[in-house]
Amino acid sequence: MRKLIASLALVVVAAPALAGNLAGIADCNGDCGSTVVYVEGAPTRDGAGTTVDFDQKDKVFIPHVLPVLQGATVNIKNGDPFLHNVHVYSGKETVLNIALPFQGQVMPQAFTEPGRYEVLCDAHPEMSAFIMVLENPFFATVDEAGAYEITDVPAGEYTLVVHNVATDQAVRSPVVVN
Ligand SMILES: [Cu+2]
Repeated sequence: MRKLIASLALVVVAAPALAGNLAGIADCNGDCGSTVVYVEGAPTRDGAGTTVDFDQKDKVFIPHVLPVLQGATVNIKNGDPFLHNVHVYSGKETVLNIALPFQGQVMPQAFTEPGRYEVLCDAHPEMSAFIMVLENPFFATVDEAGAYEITDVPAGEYTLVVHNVATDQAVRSPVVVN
């Protein structure tokens, strides 16, 4: 009996450590710069207290596609010596519209609702970006070839999503992490 208890305890201790990495080449249809890969159904997390940078430089949003964990704060910055505004849409609905008239100005903004957001600047119609707010931290952007790596995914059966956040086309496939 003592032996049984000992082995049960070992299982309990070991279980949370089971995790794996997901790496591969995403088919991004020639638009890897707009593609985010993420795991649907994995344990959710709260990104409160974490920050990511979102710049505007030479009339370009940097990065063009920004995946963030729900609750994370996006530090929206104006890197140009002239006014930008950051107009964030969920579908056709405005969820945020702020002006940043000064170079170096930073407006922290928490994104708590998962989903896809389009970001425009009303002063410069050529400016466009996308923020993808995700429920768990198991996501990655891809390189020019589509390569991605998502690390420390808890073991389980999930859905892997390859999402062109600009066109909003997503391809889903089952994935198992051991
Ligand atoms: Cu602008």
